[in-house]
Amino acid sequence: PPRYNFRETEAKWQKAWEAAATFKATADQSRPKYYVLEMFPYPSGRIHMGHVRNYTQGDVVARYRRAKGFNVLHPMGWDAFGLPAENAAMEKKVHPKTWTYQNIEAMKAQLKVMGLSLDWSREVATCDPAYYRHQQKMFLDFWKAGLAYRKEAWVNWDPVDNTVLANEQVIDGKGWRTGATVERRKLAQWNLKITHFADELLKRLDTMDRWPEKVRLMQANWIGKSEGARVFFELTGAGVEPGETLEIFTTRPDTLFGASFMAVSPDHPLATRLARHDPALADFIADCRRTGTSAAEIETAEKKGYRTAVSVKHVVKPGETLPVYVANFVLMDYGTGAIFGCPAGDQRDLDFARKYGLPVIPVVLPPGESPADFVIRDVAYVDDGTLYNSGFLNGLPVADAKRSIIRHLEENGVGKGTVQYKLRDWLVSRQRYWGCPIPAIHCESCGVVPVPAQDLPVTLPDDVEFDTPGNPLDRHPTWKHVACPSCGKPARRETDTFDTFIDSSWYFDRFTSARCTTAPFDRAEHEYWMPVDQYIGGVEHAILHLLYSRFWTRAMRTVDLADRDEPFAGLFTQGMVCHETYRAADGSWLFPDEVKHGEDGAVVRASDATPVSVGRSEKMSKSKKNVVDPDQIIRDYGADTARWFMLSDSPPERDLEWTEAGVAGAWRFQQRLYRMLGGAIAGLPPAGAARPPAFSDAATALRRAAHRAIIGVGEDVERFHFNKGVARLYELANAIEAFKPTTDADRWALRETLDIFVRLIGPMTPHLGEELWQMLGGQGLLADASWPTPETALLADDEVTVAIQVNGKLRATIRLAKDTAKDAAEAAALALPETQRAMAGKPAKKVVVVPNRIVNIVV
Ligand code: ANZ
Ligand code: ZN
Repeated sequence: PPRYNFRETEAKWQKAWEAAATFKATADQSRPKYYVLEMFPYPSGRIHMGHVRNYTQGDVVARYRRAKGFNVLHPMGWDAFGLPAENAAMEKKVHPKTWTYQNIEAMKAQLKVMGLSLDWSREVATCDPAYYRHQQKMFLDFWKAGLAYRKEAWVNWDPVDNTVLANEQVIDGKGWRTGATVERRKLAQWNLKITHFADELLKRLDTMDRWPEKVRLMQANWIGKSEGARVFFELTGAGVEPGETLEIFTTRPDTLFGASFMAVSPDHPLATRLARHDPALADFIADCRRTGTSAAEIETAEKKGYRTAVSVKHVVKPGETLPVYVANFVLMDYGTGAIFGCPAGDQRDLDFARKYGLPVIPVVLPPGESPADFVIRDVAYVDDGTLYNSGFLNGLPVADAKRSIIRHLEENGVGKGTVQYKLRDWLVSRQRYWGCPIPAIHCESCGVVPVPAQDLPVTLPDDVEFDTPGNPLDRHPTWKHVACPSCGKPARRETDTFDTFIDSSWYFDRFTSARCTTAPFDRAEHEYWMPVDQYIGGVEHAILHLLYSRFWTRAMRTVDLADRDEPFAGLFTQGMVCHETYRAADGSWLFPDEVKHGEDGAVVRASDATPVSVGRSEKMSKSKKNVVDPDQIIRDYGADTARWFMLSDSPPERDLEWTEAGVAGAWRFQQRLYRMLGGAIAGLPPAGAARPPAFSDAATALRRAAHRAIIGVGEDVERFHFNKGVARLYELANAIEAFKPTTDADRWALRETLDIFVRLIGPMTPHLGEELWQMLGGQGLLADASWPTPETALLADDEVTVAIQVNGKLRATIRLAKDTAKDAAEAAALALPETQRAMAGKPAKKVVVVPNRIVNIVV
């Protein structure tokens, strides 16, 4: 039998799609649109299996929706700014731009051989000034609208690379690249006011039912809404002004009677001021600054405090005072940067109190406990209960006590109920070269001035050196020197560039009209295509990218660039691609193709047959060499095999275990389909031949399997149950193979089933699909063919054979769903060609339907 030559065939159909511009999308108001998007790649140099899995899933959805009659937009681009390009410049002495564009070319070629139904005419690279000029303009709009601002803040500073690091880039207090101990520096940095939308970003999550629950939960936690109170305590002691207060934030104002100390952040203005006359405090603060600023780091560090010379007056216990500490676990950028400590109700406060010998006053009595017996030892009590030792709150449950104390604080002018969010504004300045320049100019007389819109884009200079650490833009001899746009005096360009997460916050908007020169996008196109109907990507972006994009969408709405609230209507997060790891006897990692698997299950090194230890399957990573190169798989087996295996193995949200045996199985299936169709097609009636009036039971069974698969596979694709869809197609292939036609009706049924089968595999293995479609004599490209429409009667679980009589004489039988309604049975009977023939053009005088048995037509 002829072998399926995937190499020639795949290239052939890719060319055919390209020649016909099959996947070029055009807005068309008369058709429903469907926007499918996979998270665009960083052009690191090569496509990896994670990409292959991600894009295969998106492609199945895109092709399926096309077949269902949607006007599909399925674009691709490059998240092209970022640090690796600068590292390459330092290590390999190649310009970041050259490196990036070379990688884009290489990866684009790799994506092309995957046979993805992409509209390449909309390709964007975020490092292209034609893209980022709009980003700069939007930033200026946001700035004007108060959504962007510059502010001094404490940041992580890498003293070797001379740059700010994001919290995620500080590991155990050290810079992730240099290993240098990170310092905390106060720097003026640009921020985007994401907190302005905190409540809206949180509330909308409830309605986003096409997002995974876990992602919505992660975002909700990140936004972190806390209801509580602010309380103003009057300060006393040396160095405080009369009437000066310390404002704190608490979520447990009900525990106020259990307070035994106050604590402020080392960065709190009160701490700074007191340190001026207290060298030991100054030392303590400097010591605190040596650890990172992230909440996680502060959480894990040992709790330390410094007793200052000042105290506060208790707000609900007249005559009592509480000592004020500077404590390393209080963050400056949450709440007010100051707390009251209630050791009985909070574990950190309890640890702190034990360490510094402070009183522990229990105020919440757990249900069923008696005040005489209940004691707090090493564990704080944080749950609900009844208030005691708490004056007018005594006897109240926690929720009521909160309301009561807040009313009391408000009436006495010493506090108020508030809502607090964990979410911080988005710090977007980076001291990097390979990023989008921030369009601002610093003038000695005018301050920070926006770059006038007509001067955009502010582009990067090409002549930069990476021989010394730090920001090449800052060192450039001329780039930063400009005239102030407002007074004309010599001024200095902002030399920071944007966090690359900005670039990815609106690329999907850009795809709606990627060549628009006058605006970020054409508004009508945007209105038609947005939101993205189905977004697919890794769960690692659950917070950052997905939250930033939701913010950017709202910011654009604020400055009247678009009307949308949410960018992504549907989200799917796919699992990782994993592989076992291999280690040689000397402990070095081995690539999967450097080992040999024996019959007995033993694994040895291919080169010298020495034993190899096999580690568990984990995410493919270069460091452990458990990677399989997509190029090689596509070269050896073809893109369809890679796609089929990716879809078949596990539910798409779970991790996928890449195995050689699995790939080989997928490959054999492709070959089998090709042989099967090639063998079956001869002698079958042509496409569109008249449907026979009746079918044998075997033919009916085959037809039922096929028609049910139409619904089943369609639902599987819509629900992201690709592996189930694949299993269904295996079953249908088995049914086809087992079917031996003997009559013309059988042959018609087989042909119909083959036709359905090919349309159903089209989205998954598009090249083989086209080839088989052509063998079947299908019209045009399979990529343009519609998803088949099932015959309802074949879908019903229980079917019956109904006799059709004309004037009492049996003319045909028909398979109908059990308990089909009388009028439906009558209509089906009248539609049969045999019935029509027997009626000879005369109208029916009367139709008698005996449900599930007979339809008798009297003419
Ligand atoms: C007194 C108290 C008593 C508290 C008690 C808790 C339990 P969430 O839920 O995360 O919002 N806190 C407030 N500001 C802080 C800051 N800048 N740095 C560190 N901790 C801070 O937590 C709010 C609680 O965390 C607040 O409620 C405060 O401690 C602390 F039995 O106030 B609580
Ligand atoms: Zn000026």
